[in-house]
Amino acid sequence: GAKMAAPANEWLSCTLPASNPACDARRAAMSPVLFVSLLLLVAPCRGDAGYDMDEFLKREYSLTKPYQGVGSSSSSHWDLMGTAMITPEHVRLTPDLQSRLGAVWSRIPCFLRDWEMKVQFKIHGQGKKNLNGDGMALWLTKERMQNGPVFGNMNRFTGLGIFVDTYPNEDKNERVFPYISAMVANGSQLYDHDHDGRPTELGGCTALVRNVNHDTFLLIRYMQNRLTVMMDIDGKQDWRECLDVPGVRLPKGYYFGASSATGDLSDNHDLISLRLYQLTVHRTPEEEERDLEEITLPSVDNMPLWNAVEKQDGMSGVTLFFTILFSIIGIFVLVVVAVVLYGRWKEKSRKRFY
Ligand SMILES: [Ca+2]
Repeated sequence: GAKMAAPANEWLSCTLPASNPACDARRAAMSPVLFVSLLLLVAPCRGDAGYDMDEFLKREYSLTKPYQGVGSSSSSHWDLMGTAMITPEHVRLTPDLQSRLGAVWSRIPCFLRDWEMKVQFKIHGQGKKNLNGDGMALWLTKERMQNGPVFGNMNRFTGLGIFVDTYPNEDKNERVFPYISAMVANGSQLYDHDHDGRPTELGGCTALVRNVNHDTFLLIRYMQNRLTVMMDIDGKQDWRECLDVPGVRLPKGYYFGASSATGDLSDNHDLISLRLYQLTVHRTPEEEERDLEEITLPSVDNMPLWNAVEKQDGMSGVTLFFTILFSIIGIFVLVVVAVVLYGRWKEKSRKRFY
């Protein structure tokens, strides 16, 4: 009834501000069944503060002050890598110095179906605008603790990457940096650093997060195979949508992480907190059944780019076999021709000699 509608609205406002048109549209699109289920399932989150979701906070996947034991204790849920350093105020992934690489990785694989991660971070440095770099990334991947060129993490990763790219490598003016984008890969797609990941991005937006005086937040939500990234970066406690992609299929058992790298240009990349919330969603029996089908590789529905990128990536076994075979035949023919020509030439010169 009318009384029961209150907690659900409060819950929705926990994560989606009422003034957000995307939020209104989604709320309107929600089926009555789902709506009623939400009422029952999320009632504990009721609270005066619009953002009270502590009941659903998963401490084992969260990283918060004072970062007790991170990088030193065997009981910590997180590992540090590279230049990442703990201070009382933040986890500094890289300092404002050239050629640094730092990361923090969860030790526990995530088996939650629906979740959202609230990230507080700070990117700041001495460099003037567009003379700073390279940015930071948030991960949910099969691999962990790997070095590489994708904001400090390996390339050809398996899973999800959200990038806060602070340097425009591609010299185009159509895009204002820092720019947030998302990529899902199954281990064969390459993040194209020279083009700021354009060929593989699922969506993105400009986010002026560098050298600002207020707190900056990202919200990554994965709910019913829908990936949504929102940001609160203007110091107004207001979430703005950055990207929203349906049909994102991520296997379970992957690791959360955050990484950052500097090159010729640098910045301080500070992670202040990662808060991981479990989302409770009602599913119909059919949806439950579909969800039980084991996904082994990440994928995105209706993404023609997906196949194109994969095909571009190396030759198939058959193509490779014939390429090698014809190369060998070609070289053999050339050698035979050369031997025959040499023999004739020698014979001629001998005849001339005598
Ligand atoms: Ca870049």
